[in-house]
Amino acid sequence: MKLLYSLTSPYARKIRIVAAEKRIDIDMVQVVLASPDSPVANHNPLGKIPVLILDDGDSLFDSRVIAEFLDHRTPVAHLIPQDHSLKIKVKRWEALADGVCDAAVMAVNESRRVAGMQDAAVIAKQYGKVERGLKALSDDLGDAKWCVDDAFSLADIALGCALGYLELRCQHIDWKAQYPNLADLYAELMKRPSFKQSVPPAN
Ligand SMILES: N[C@@H](CCC(=O)N[C@@H](CS)C(=O)NCC(=O)O)C(=O)O
Repeated sequence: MKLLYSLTSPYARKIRIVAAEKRIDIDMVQVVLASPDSPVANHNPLGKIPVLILDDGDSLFDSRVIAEFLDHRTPVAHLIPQDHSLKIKVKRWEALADGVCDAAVMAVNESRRVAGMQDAAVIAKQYGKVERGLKALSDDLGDAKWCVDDAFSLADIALGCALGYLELRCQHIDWKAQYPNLADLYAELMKRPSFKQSVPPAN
């Protein structure tokens, strides 16, 4: 299996962490999305990463599908609970954390357009989603150690990747001071080799 990824994609980071936690060997193929030679569109019509290319040539996307596929592949360290209601809780956390990422990515991309082309209303709308999402994530976590059922899961991985993206690209949002419970969980996650080894480079 091969994973098409970039070092800064928070969604691809989720999959790199899932693979590391589950000790699944995957050939990691770094891609540059903007390059005309990028192979991504050949494997995902949407042109997005991550993409997992299976040994028979089929491909899987997006990150939520790949995460579930990998979790099911080995019985080691399940990241998605078997129990249906716990599984739905984990998937809800993942949807909210990914949604915070989606909004932050859109706001960052809009802010990078040349002066005069940026739409301040779009940026404000997307950052509004990030702010509301962060508050909901913090409220949902409360004083628990992990997001769901006192156990490390895909919910924590998705949350950690969203927070890591904000730390990289949205430093004006001081979520660590605003939400100490998220900061504590993030610090705990950053002790894990899977998180440490996938920290996005600051460029
Ligand atoms: N929902 C998708 C989001 C993937 C995504 O947006 N990836 C970004 C990189 S961080 C991308 O490939 N963007 C290129 C594009 O949108 O054309 C997932 O979870 O995999």
